[in-house]
Amino acid sequence: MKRLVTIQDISCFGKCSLTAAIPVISSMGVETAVIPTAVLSTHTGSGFSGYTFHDLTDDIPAIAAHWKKLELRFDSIYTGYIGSCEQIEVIKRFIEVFRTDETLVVVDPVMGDGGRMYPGFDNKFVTSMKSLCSIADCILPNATEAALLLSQPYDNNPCEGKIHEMLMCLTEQGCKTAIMTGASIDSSHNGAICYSKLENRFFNSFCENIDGSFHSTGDIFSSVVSGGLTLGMDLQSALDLAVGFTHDCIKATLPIREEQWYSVRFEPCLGQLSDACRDYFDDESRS
Ligand code: PXL
Repeated sequence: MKRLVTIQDISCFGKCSLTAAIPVISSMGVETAVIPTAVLSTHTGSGFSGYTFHDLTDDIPAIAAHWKKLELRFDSIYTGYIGSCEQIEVIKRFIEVFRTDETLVVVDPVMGDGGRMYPGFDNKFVTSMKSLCSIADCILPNATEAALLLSQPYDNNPCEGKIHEMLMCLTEQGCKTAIMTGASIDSSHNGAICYSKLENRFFNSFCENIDGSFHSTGDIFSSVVSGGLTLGMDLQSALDLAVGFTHDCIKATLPIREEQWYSVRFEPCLGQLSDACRDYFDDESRS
């Protein structure tokens, strides 16, 4: 069985970060270990105020040391929301220690959306995140995060050529594959555009656009891509699965949008996600 470790916060209420990544990746048939970077009462997105934040940076080296003693190995390491520059340094060290030639390292550089940084982040954090992205195999910024990583002004409607240029520049910073999430080439579609430096080619995956902004969809998308690549899917298949699943989750949310304003209703969609991965994990159990 493939084994992934995801490093991100646990927002106790709000269905993002770990409370989205664990059910999504587990349902794909990938064993999901975690290192929580912080415990928050809710996510920091608009709509919640007064959230608590308990930093867990000091626990990470102790967890890593114990795991090293146990000789644990991971097929992939996937990072999401990280609370501080210091924590990024600790996570880089974790990657250095646990990475082998076969390990896939996926970094979702969670920093903002809609042209704005999330509360608590600043330019120094962006510089730190750039250094984490430079050692990743695959990064998944949205348009806001891509602009931050490239020190460019945010463009809320970049054309395909500009997105291609941004993705190529991102890979020049060190990662092998850059995926822009929430990207489209026309207003009736939404999905992801990807550049693979190793193959020197672009990949697109789109579905019909649903108007509005849906919290947690970035975490869900990155979780599916991470799980899919860990299972051995090619890039196009992992992107198509992530775009389709995220779209299904948004569609499932629409009838109860007001009640689920803080996230998406991914729960009824997990069975289908599991079915879509069955060939990959069934193959494993036969081998
Ligand atoms: O969904 C990304 C995310 C993860 N974790 C926390 C957040 C956010 C986005 O707002 O606040 C704590």
